[in-house]
Amino acid sequence: MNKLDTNYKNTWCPFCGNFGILVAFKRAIENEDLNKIVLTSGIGCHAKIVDYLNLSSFYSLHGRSIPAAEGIKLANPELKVVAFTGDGDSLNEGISHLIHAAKRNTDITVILHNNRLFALTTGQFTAASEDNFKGRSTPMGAPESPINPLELMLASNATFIARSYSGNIKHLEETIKKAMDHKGFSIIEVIEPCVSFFNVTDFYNKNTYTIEENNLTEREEALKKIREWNYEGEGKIPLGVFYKIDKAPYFERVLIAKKEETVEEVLEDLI
Ligand SMILES: Cc1ncc(C[n+]2csc(CCOP(=O)(O)OP(=O)(O)O)c2C)c(N)n1
Ligand code: SF4
Repeated sequence: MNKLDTNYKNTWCPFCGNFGILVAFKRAIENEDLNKIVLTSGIGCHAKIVDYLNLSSFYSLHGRSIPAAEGIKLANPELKVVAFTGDGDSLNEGISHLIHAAKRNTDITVILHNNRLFALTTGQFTAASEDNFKGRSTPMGAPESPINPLELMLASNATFIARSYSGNIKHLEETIKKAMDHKGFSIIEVIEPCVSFFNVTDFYNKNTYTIEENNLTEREEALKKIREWNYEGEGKIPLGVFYKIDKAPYFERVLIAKKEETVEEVLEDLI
């Protein structure tokens, strides 16, 4: 048994994209101090990942993975905090938390399991579902177009923006390492098939490709790459880090604003 394994019974469907995310995450943190990592999750199939990792974690409410992670980081800036979230979780239910965490540049890593529907509740459409998505709650199709979460993150001033794929474990592992090393808000959109309700495994296998990670501070270039795939079920899907800039994270700015005080004094003021 791996030291990161737990005794929880895994209840994901066979071939669910979440397995790839679990394996990549375990590999990515192999050389980290495991006592310094804290995980948070929302509610959904994605959220079960914290049950399957023998690490400190906080299973939050639907849409509240990110504010929980922000609070943990603020209380103890020494920790590396990773927020697992789903597209329903943070592009519908908790979308304002996602936007404001990016805007604040809170030093957390967000891993967005984007299976493009509410999976645990058996396949209702989310803000990331394809146009005219037919599911349990919309049998005649939802007459709406999907939003591009990474475009939203660029507009919200996120300082690290990447996309990876649950079926490309090596790429995902490397991207998670980069995101966790980033000082400031980092987000990885992980596209993943929900084999039970939106099985796009073949499409993703055929159409994903990795980009050269050049000129990462150029906003316009990042936007071009981020917009290359329109989430409409066709076109090539770029994977990689699209954007990365250095900027003081939220907690450091709180300290700078309070200049002379120690971390303890600042925390005392905040609580
Ligand atoms: C406030 C609230 N609204 C709705 C629900 C019901 N609910 C539980 S899981 C879920 C779907 C989660 O979808 P997503 O976040 O995309 O995660 P996935 O299951 O796809 O991994 C919903 C709607 C809930 N638990 N709490
Ligand atoms: S319903 Fe979809 S997302 Fe949930 S475990 Fe099954 S395949 Fe995975």
